[in-house]
Amino acid sequence: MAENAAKSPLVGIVMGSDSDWPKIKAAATALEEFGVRYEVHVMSAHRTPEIVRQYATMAAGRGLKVVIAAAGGAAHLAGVIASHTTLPVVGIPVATEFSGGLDSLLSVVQMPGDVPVATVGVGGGGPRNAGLLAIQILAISDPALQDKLTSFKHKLADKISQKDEALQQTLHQKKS
Ligand code: RP5
Repeated sequence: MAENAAKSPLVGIVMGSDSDWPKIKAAATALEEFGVRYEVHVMSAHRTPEIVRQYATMAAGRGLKVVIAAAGGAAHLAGVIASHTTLPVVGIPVATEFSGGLDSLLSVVQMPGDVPVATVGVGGGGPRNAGLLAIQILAISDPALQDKLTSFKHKLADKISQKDEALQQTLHQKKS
């Protein structure tokens, strides 16, 4: 896993608890796939508010370009980070036992005006999309990364075309 967890990370992944990691590590996997350097930390808006403030305040100066923040329940981590930095913040609402994580989703997505958090879905492709969104943000000023994204899109399209072809064959065989 942590092969791109380098000393000069471009993306910071933070989460409210280590219990979040298994649910959100697809974000890091996406960054790995694209060779993007990242770091991962546990910090909590409620349990370690001062550490969160310091991390967010220093993030840009340390060379980070995007922060991905994951939390569950009363999930204020992404919002608090966003309040202390001008970097783009991607929020991952972590699934909980309460309505599948509706509490997390609303806590992350319902930011007041002027303090945006780009919120991805709860579970499913959400955490992976957080990683991909961070990559897309970085790619705006990185042509090599942009090329990788273009090739990624082509492969996606090929995959779906193959699935469609396989389905058509199955349907055709049933008819004959
Ligand atoms: C949140 O509380 C964390 O992000 C986590 O999703 C949830 C539960 O944390 P633990 O009690 O497992 O540490 O702050």
